[in-house]
Amino acid sequence: MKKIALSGAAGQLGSVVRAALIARGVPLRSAAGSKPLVPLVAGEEVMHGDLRDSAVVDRLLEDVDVLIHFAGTSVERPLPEIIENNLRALVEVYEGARRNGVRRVVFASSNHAIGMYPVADRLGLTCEPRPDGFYGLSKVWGEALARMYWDKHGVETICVRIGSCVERPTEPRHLSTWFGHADLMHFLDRCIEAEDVGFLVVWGVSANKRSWWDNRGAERLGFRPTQDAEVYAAQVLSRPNPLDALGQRFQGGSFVGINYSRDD
Ligand code: 15L
Repeated sequence: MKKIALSGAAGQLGSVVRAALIARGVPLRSAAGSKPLVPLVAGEEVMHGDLRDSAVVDRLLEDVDVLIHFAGTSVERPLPEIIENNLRALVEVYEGARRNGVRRVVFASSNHAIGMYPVADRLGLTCEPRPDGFYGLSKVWGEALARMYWDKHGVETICVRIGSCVERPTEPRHLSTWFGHADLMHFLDRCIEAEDVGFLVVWGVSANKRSWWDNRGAERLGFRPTQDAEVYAAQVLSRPNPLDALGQRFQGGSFVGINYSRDD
C-alpha cells in the first residue's frame, strides 16, 4: 500500500481528511504546524514543525509516495505571512519531495486563484488566472511552482482548486462552489490511485447543478463527484444572502471586497 503524508492535518480540511484516511486504513503520516497532534488511533504517525525547515520536511516525506499538502495560510492575510507560509514553505516542500523521491503531490489550490471572474462566466481548466487577493495570487504561484517541479524534476502534482469545502452549503454562493466531504475523499482516493497524472489542475467541486467550473480535460484522474448542492437549495435560498453586492458579482465572493478600490 502507498505511504501517504498529510500536511496541515490540524486545519479545518486537514482534520476531516486525516480522520477519513485513518478510517480507511491508509498508511498515513500526519503533520501539524506548531501544536503536537494527538494520535487518533494507536500507532498513528504524527509530527509537527515548521515546513520552512528542511529537516522538518524530510521527517514528513521520508519513504512517502504521495503528499497531500493542505498546510499554509488559507484565507486573505497580510503579504509577509502569505510569503512565508505559501511561497517559502512551498519551495521547501517541493525541494523535500524531490530529495525524498516523493512521486506525487496533491496541492491545495483555491478558487481564489480565479476569484475575479464574474459569476456569469463558466470556466474550463485552462482559463487565465484572475486572483482576488494575495492569497489567491499565492495559489497561482503555487500552481506554477508545481508545474516547474513536474517539468524539471518529474514530481507529479494534482493542483485542486478547492471551492467551498464545508459539510453542507449554507449560502447561495455555495450552490455553485460546494465541494462535499464525500466528494473530497473520493477525489483524494483518485489522487492516490490514478496512474501517471503528470501535472494536472482540477476544480475541487461537487456535481453542483449551478457549478461555474468544468472539469473536462482531467478525465485521466477518474474523479466523478456525486454530491450536488442543489439538494440544499430551497433551505439556503430561504435565508438572507450574507454576501454584499460586490461579493455576489464575482466568483471569489467575500474575498473580492478586501482592499477593493474601484468605483464601478
Ligand atoms: C478558500 O480558499 C478558503 O480556504 C476557505 O476558507 C473558503 O473561503 C473557500 O475558499 C471559499 O471560497 O469558499
